[in-house]
Amino acid sequence: MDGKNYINGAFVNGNSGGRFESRNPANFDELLGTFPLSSEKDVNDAVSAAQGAYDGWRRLSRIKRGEYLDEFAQLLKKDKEEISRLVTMECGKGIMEGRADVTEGIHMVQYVCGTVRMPHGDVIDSEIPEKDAFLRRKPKGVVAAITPWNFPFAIPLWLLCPSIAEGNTVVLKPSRETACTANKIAEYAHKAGIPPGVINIVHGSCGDLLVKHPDTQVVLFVGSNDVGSEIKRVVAGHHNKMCACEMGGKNALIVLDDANLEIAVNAAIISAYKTSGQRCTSASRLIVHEKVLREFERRFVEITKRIKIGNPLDEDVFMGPVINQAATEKIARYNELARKEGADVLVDGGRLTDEKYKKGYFMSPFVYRMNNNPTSRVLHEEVFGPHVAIIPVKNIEETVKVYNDTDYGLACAVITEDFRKAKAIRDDCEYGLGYVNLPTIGAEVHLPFGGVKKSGTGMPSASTLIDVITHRTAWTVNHALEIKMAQGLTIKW
Ligand code: UN1
Repeated sequence: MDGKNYINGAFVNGNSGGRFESRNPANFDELLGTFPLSSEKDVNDAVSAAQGAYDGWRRLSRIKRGEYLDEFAQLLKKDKEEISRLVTMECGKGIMEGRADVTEGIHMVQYVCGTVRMPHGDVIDSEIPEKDAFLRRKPKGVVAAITPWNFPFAIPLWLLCPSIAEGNTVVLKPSRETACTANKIAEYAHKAGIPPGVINIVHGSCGDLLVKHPDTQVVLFVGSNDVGSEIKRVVAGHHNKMCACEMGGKNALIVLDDANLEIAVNAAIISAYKTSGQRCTSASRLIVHEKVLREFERRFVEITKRIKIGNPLDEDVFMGPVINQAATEKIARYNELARKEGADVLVDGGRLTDEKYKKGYFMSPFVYRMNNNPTSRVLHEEVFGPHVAIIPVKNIEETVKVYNDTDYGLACAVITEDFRKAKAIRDDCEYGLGYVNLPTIGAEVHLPFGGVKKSGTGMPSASTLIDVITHRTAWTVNHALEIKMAQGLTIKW
């Protein structure tokens, strides 16, 4: 793909002349596309295109804006398989997951189309019978969206679709790793007739320019805590700029003493290894009651060793490569660190170097048992790879304590048949996404998505994103011929 920026309804070259590459992580000899390293001028052009389109766009009815999105969904659905293959080739996750990513993106477009005919405000009584009061939402203006590579299709649509349905316009800065998928989104938005300037895309390493640009009113970010924290610092220095950040996790799947082990093992495998452990919702901690520890471990390790790793386009491959060289090095460092911190290694994993793996960033799972320890780095830091700790616990109090002993609070799954114990987990653990007898992954677009603590501020997904990309206004109308104040104040001159 000869990649370009998408600004004001046109695919245009960058001004700097610099380019970067997107390659297939399962075969780094395969070049998928090159893209502009956008300059400050490119970012300014994109923001002014979004600003220019804003007035016309916000004045359309929500229903009309929804019709554009409906057309967008229809076109995407027709080419779902082709887009899924591109997603898989670009970010390395198995083709089933590539399809799920595209499905999740389309679900978001459909969800948002549904919302445009739903009530989006409130009628509120005034203390004065002659007054009517309304809560009405208004768009904020230009939204900057900065998105990661692990859901290169769904996450941009999580952020774009509600934003534009509410009347905002957007500049998207996708991950450099998955620039081709981002441009596919632009192609389809263009075909759907979404007016010029409503969606713009700039590529490269220019997210900071968007964040500090005086004319972006909202910053939406999904990615690492380091970057998100920096975004929050910059945004805090601007009055009138909002941000919502979703920034990873150190999630856990909890297996209680009465758990159905069939469900527990299956949920653990899915939580730990889908997307090769590279989801913000992946579980890198399995907190297991000592009563079922041996049996759980035996089954989990046995399946882990059978996991098929390989070309993610093969239907029967469960785990593709990780995203890049830096990821392989980071994961290997944490595997090493686990040993140093006293891990009991159950499955020794690392970079795969056989002939069939040597052109890609393939890592096999690393599994260990380790008691919780407040100073351990491997039990507290996000690894983002197939790196899994099994942590034994004795009772529900200890389970809650261990679960909460991280700076993150995104996804929490508990496997139990006991509704009282499930309630204890529900009430006392710190998370944004809670699951019973399910994995830690598998969020749905119409539910709130986001976490607490270091995992995020705001909820950058559909059903709660609306609070970030709109502001609520109180609109009060007087039908009397005199002014009566709610606090009983009447003034006669
Ligand atoms: C992410 O990794 O940033 O819950 C989001 C899930 C996904 C979302 C992951 N749909 O599995």
